[in-house]
Amino acid sequence: MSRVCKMSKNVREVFRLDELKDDIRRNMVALLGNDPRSKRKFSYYNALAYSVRERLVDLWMRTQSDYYDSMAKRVYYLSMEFLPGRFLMNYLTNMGIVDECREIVAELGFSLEELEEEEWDAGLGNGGLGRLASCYLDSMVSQNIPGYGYGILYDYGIFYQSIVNGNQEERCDNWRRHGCPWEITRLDTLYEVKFYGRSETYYDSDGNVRFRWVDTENVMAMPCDILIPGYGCSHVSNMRLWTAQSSREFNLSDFNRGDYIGAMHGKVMSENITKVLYPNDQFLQGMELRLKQQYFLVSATFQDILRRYLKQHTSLAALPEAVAVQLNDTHPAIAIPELMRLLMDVYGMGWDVAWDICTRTFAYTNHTVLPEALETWPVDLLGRLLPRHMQIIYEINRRFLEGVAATFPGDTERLSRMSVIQEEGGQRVRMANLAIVGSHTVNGVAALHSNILQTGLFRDFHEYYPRKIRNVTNGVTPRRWLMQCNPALSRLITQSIGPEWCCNLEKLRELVPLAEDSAFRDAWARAKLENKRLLSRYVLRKVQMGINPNTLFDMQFKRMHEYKRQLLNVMHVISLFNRIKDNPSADITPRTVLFGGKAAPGYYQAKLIIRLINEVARVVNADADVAGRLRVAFLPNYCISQAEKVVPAADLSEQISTAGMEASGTGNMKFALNGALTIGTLDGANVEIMEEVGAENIFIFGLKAHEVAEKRRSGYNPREFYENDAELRRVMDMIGSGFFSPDERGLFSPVYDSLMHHGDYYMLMADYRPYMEAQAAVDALYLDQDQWVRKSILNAANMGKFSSDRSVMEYARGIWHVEPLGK
Ligand code: TH1
Repeated sequence: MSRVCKMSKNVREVFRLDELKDDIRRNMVALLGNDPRSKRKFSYYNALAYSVRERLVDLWMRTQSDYYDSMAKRVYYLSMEFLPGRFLMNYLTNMGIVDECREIVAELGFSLEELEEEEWDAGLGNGGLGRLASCYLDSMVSQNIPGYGYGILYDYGIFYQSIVNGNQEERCDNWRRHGCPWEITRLDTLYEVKFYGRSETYYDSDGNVRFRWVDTENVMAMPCDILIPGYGCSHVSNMRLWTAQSSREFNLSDFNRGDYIGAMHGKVMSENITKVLYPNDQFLQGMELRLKQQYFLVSATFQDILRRYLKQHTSLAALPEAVAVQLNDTHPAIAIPELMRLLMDVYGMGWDVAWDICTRTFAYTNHTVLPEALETWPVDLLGRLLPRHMQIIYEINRRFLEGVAATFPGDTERLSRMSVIQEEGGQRVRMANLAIVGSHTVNGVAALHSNILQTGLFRDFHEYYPRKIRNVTNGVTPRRWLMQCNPALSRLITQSIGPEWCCNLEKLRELVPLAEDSAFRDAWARAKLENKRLLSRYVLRKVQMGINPNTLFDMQFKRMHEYKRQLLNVMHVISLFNRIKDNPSADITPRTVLFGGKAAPGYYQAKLIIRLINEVARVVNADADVAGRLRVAFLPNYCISQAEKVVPAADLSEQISTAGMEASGTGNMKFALNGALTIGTLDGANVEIMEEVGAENIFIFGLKAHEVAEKRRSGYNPREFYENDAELRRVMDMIGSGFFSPDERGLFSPVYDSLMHHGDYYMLMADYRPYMEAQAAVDALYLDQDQWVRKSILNAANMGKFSSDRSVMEYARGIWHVEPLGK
């Protein structure tokens, strides 16, 4: 299925490595204006980055002309978020020149790792959704699928998290302050994006009624490209990120009236569109600026798509044969009425022809069923910002509901559920409904999640369009998430089964028999220990805490969310603490419990849980009885580059969301791929991970999705668990009574109350005891290192399915209808 990784026969020649050192010195002077003798790491990182980038530009242009010459169908992955992290090591890995580069850098007096640390993460996303987009770009280009990422170049990415007195504080992530050597800014390409104004009717020369959008306020979109090299570099693609520039004539009348400052104000305001990423993960705030960002992305992208298409075609009729557009959640779903508007108002098509083109072009991926994440926009807001789009949405809906009414006569309830316009509580546009109606295919991101879409959230749509809603299980790129982040394990794997695994992850199955080989198990354990040592040094640097690499590293790293249940993990920690205090000489498995993750700045409860983790850590880590057996830390500012250090060092991966709530998860895949064992619920992709690795190699516990749903219906009583479980009661009482916050006894009452008095929506109380039992099984297994390591190997060995190469090929064949180029 995947391409054999035939790294170019001679990378030294292809990438002119003999000239690399000179190029670094040259760029240092010519581009950066620095003295090569200064030995500043940051300058050397930059000079190296430019010298690496310039080696890809030729390949990139060649790839683009390949696409052009073959008239290949292109995939456009539209996403409000990308989370590429750092680029340097990814470029070197995919170019296959890490070792060569390390030597050259050493000759200049640096280690590659120290230069790598000079790079700021490109944090243009919140979490899994953005990271998935970046993994898919890597897999598309690595498999010669002509695809581009389209997104926004935010000046400020996801905020920088620091922990002050146990609390999260947000700082602005000024990631481009010192420039970004990977960006290729296209100062000469500008598209106009319109806002506000009104829709006007007129008669064309044939006497037909037509519409035009007039009296608009215009903003310019300027593209900035970042190259995306495929593994082995047979192809190089790019993501195109837009920045807002004020239009030259912006408020010309104000200038002319002599209101210079007033005119400049308008200019500055228009450039605000791409200032900052909204830091909410799965929570809709409904701000006008956010809708502006969405339309800005969509409008600029479609001008670019149509310009490229029209270079090779004279009519738009064949657009769906040449272009596939994937909507990454509903965030870019305004693209559907936008393409309708372009086809009808600008290119003069009639509704039916335009609609047919539209629905054959778009596909939509749903990533969540959380009600608070489902986008709806007030009709008056959307109608004011995008008046013509609002008209088109009404017409899409009118025709759609006509069809539904014909299929289900008299079922008015169904019509109101399926309508693109929500009527109750003031009219709002339901973006998910719009995206389903306007797409040929809708997919969920794991089997369970897609099933929930079909039978729950989108049930009516599934009945109406029985083949539209499908599944494509998420995946992660093995280049970044094993080869690059875990050199120790990668080396061992390559020595044992050869190098093909990184482009054909199913090959890892060849490790299965090696799990029975004790020498291999020892080598595997040594690689893991080396990673744990590296992480320990990082933890010492970051939070001035020593941790012992010989303890079980128990990790939960993901966005802070009540449904992800970091609190359940804390409740286990507190229980362990109590057991040790009750019986200081008890023989327990020593653990280091590490947490990381950002809370949305306005998410009070999530921030309070961060505080609780830090207060529990303070108490636990200071206790002499506990010393050497239990340690807890919260690592600030979880981001891609931190994940690259955390993931390879994990023994235990916590994936403990309330069943039915985590659409897929992708951290779960990264950890297991690096040999961590999973403790988790049957949620999202955990279900499929269990199927792949075998139920005996994973710790599954707790309510299943249908049981959660059933309990919600029949009435759930969290107090029952409190009353019947003394250990749980003690934990809850400690949290509620201020044991961990002696100076502020009521500090954690809201945490206590959410479980005890507000219905425990995420059912932590019900899952507490099963979780404790699963954790006890973890402890027991860890004492038997031989068995643990066996299972660790079997986990990695069976993760082949979760390569994003497989996901992307499923999209390519089943949804986009594109084939890898040159096959
Ligand atoms: C995440 C899902 O929570 C996660 O389960 C999934 O693995 C990942 O997407 C990739 O499919 C989501 N992130 C967001 C972010 C926003 C809105 C909705 C989702 S769903 C802003």
